[in-house]
Amino acid sequence: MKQDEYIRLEEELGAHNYKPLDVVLSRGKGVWVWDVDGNKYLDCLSAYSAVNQGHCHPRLLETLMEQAKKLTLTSRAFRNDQLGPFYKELCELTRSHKVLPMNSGAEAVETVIKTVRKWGYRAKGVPKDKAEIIVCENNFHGRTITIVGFSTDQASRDGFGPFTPGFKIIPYGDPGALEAAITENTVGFLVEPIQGEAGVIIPPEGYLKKAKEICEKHNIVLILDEIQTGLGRTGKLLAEEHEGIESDLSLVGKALSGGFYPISAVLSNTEVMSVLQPGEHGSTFGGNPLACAVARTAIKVLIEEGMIENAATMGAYFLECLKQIKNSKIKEVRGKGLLIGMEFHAEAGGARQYCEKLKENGLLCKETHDNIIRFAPPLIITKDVIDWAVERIETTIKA
Ligand code: IF1
Repeated sequence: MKQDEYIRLEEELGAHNYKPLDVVLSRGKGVWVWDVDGNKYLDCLSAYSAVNQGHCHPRLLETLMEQAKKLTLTSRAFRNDQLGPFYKELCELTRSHKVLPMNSGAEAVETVIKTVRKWGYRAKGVPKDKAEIIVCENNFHGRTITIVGFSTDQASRDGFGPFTPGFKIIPYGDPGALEAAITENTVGFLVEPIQGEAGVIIPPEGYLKKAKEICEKHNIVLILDEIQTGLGRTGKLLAEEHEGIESDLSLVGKALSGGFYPISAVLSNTEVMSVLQPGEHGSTFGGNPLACAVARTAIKVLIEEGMIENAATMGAYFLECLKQIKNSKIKEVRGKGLLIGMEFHAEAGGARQYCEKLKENGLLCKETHDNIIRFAPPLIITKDVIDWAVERIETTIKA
């Protein structure tokens, strides 16, 4: 089939809930992907940070195949020999005490909302159905009704009500606003260490540290959504490490899969997670042996192959190179590790056109909001490839 035909099938038969670039990919290896006509591209999106380890990592492929031959799904009605070791390795690495495995990021967010509400009623003594969770403006935590209900993005929420009550929205990056929003019924503060979808918004230094202090003072659970920022993306295993803090609850997803098999997890201290009793939460696929085996290797590969350090050093280099590009259309370049945003002036005519042109020049990336491009290649990217990319980015924007 020709590329046009694949596109026509998608347009004709699929829901139009996306506007992808018209490139039909059929193969990937490391930082590179190929389309059905054999054209090669540098992947600067990494499936929204789900393929931090690079496409089709050989060790992950091996694990997937070996585990698939043995056992793939048991449900949680029975135990399996991958779940316990997965918990142990993830807990040791993230200094967590308890894990609750789910499948998607949105499910992990839903899980954490249920958990902190229950904790609020059982441990904190919040009156029935009065629990409040504080979230931030311009957040992105997923697509379920509850989650889009506390989004401030019109496209995400308009037309999908009625929504779940119990959420309060405050400005991002403002500890004073957090303190002011707290009531005796507040149970949790849910926040992204860096806002990805909002356009790689990095909060003022010390924000998370302050948030942690405020949460501690008021007996509120600090919940960090590290689904995008976690697992090496920002140059640390978890982005919380940049501020030297430990959240009460953290969410990971995306790269926990290595891009192979969906898995997400809520990481918790013992106190909060212990409120959940048998029958109160679960998932058919959550914690399945195939996902757990893949996730164990996905984590090992990140650590053993130095991907987190590489994200730090190559991220700093990439950021510096992009900052050096002299072009009046660029308003700002910002980032941490290999999560980088390039913001254009409103008059530049939108970031989408550059993504289209970059595709023609062999580089795949995605605009977020109208004026921002996010550059987030796999964490295995090398200096040579960054030099290659920067050259293309510079000439494409100039043209
Ligand atoms: C889409 C963005 C990325 C997330 C954070 C939870 C989830 C996500 C911080 C939910 C998901 C995705 C989903 C994807 C676009 C995307 C995204 F552009 F919206 F911001 F990654 F950059 N918390 N992010 O970023 O995880 O349920 O999808 O597994 O197309 O909606 P999920």
